[in-house]
Amino acid sequence: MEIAVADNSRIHQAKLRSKVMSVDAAAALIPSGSTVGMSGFTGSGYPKAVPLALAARIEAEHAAGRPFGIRVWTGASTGPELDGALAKADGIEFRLPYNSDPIAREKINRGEMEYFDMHLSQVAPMAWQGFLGPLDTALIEVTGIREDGALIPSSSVGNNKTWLDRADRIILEVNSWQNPALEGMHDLYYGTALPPNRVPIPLVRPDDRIGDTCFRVDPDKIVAIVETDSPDRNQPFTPPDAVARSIAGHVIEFFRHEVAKGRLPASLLPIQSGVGNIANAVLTGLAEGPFDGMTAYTEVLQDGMLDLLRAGRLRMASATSLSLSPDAAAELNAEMDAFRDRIILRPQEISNHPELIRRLGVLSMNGLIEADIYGNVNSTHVMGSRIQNGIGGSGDFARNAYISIFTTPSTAKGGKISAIVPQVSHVDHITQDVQVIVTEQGLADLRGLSPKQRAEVIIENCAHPDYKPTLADYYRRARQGSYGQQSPSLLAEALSWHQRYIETGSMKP
Ligand code: 0RQ
Repeated sequence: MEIAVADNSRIHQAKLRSKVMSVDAAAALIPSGSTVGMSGFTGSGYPKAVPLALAARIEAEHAAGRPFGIRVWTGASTGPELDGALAKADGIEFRLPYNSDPIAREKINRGEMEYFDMHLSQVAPMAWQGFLGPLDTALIEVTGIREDGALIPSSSVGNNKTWLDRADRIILEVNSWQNPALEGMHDLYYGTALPPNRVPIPLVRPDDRIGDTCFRVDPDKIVAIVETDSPDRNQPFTPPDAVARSIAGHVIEFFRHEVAKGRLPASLLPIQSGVGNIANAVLTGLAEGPFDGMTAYTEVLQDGMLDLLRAGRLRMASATSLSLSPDAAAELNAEMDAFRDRIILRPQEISNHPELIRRLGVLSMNGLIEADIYGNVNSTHVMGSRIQNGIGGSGDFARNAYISIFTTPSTAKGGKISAIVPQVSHVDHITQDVQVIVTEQGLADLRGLSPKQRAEVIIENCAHPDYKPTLADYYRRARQGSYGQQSPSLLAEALSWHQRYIETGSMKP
């Protein structure tokens, strides 16, 4: 089973070299019914070989009429070799905490896969609390293994520390595509504990380093090591279109205004930016000025952040994952030495920790699916029942941010859907956690406003002209016919917009 390793192997500890085996042999160590904690966060640092081999094995088992399924825990989304392959093989019985793979999404929405969509900061604590059940195997991608047996993390940290500590056994993928210069970029805090022994986390600035650069593991738990050489697989971003540029412009104008009013320092406060093209467009806009000396305390570091670092606008960025397009990943790989001291990758329980987000005063910016006229936000469910991705870190940041901003185009699906609706079909962020909503139409600053005041500003500033009169009419009638007048609502009508879309393919009356 054991196979020889090359002289240039990244496995520098002699004892562990004896655990190198073929990918099929490693996949055979994962039995049906087991729970596997895998590395991976937004398309980076996920295992790329063993899940593929496991998917092939599962397909063979199914073809022979034998059931086979596993429970998959990760950091966040992964890549086609993991979620895509295992979902296609019908091999995932249960999945947490975040998914953006289209095949897995379809299985979930058909009711064929159980999915527990969680706040990303809560995964590791809940695993330690024992709330999620036992963890059989940790399957983790690393950049290398040092002579002292310490594991050099890969391009994301996610929940790897917790999986390595909690799992009964460990399978490692040592990926030589990852840049060895990643060593030293990570900050792995080992000071978390369960109540009543929990203590304050000693991080007071985004650039504080409070932990180790490598994972420490019990070598006896390592049952297999597979050597790989495969790239992280992330989609390229589309260049910002007029809508994205307009949203970015409103956000930057808002920051400028807050600085002028003395409510934000000239270098802003640490920024958090969600996933997607609009988030990336805002970052691109920030690169054009006028803020200097910025910092980021975020979970994903995407292309736009790298541009900000390169332009010198961003002094440093703290995240849990590099989520870069193939071109940006190649650029970072070429310049890793220059960036290593300005990027810190932390476990997601730290990058997304409510205590730290509140202490640092993070400016959070996340996308949404729909918002209602009172400022409640749905980030996850299309028409109230079909999952898109998951709440991810948006709840960790929105509730605890200094200012919580949500951005969206004012319509979806070619104008057939209004992103501003009378009532959201699913709630992820309650109105109290939403301070600013931005569409290409404009920005609604909801701070200090009552529900009725919010409704007026959101309809006026954010709704698309195709839907504004209908929303205004709904609100006017709710002001008359509602049971109460704190948050006026015509209950039977409020969700009829979604029903109309389901029945006719358009929200337009
Ligand atoms: O679907 O691709 O089939 O056309 O949703 O929408 O406009 O491309 O926007 O990529 O910014 O994603 C909320 C999903 C927005 C994302 C969400 C459809 C739309 C398209 C994507 P198609 P866009 P974005 C940190 C923070 C939760 C997690 C989070 C998200 C697809 O931001 O997952 O914030 N957020 N994490 O057509 C029907 C609507 C719709 C709609 C959009 N109103 N009705 N479909 N879509 N609005 C990162 C992590 O936590 C890891």
